[in-house]
Amino acid sequence: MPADLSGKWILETNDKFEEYLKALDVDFATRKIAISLSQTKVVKQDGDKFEFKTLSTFRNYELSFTVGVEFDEHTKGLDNRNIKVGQTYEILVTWEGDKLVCTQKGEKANRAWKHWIEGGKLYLELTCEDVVCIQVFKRKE
Ligand code: ECB
Repeated sequence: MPADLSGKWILETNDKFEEYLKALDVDFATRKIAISLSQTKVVKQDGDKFEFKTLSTFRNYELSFTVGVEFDEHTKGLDNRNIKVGQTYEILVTWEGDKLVCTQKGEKANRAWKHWIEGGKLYLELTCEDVVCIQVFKRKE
């Protein structure tokens, strides 16, 4: 296990989130709500098995996977797209050093996310097309 992301985290900064939502074609009204939200990330990590819960007062999003095992993702309640993760067995959630990297193959080019720990904080880099959003979470409790 290269890094331990587990715990309950609260969003502290959210750089370029609205640009990221625009790249995902999220409409104006939903963007305005989404950028005003506090987000809590609950991560459960058991070896290479992960459970991510992204919680807010508006919508929640949950994703479970095992590192190195392909899966289909449906971004229900977000931008509602179907994505293949690891479809070719070349694109998977993998560890790149201490970064957990997910490539989301689908309609949108260059869609991916990366998680890592830095200075006791949880980082999430969300990429779509040429937009990179950086979210920083601090430990809750
Ligand atoms: C679930 C809280 C945010 C609700 C925003 C509502 C609508 C926005 C529509 C589309 C936005 C697409 C992504 C939102 C950004 C963060 C949510 C989770 C992103 C994600 O893929 O998290 C991964 C990595 O932590 C685990 O699923």
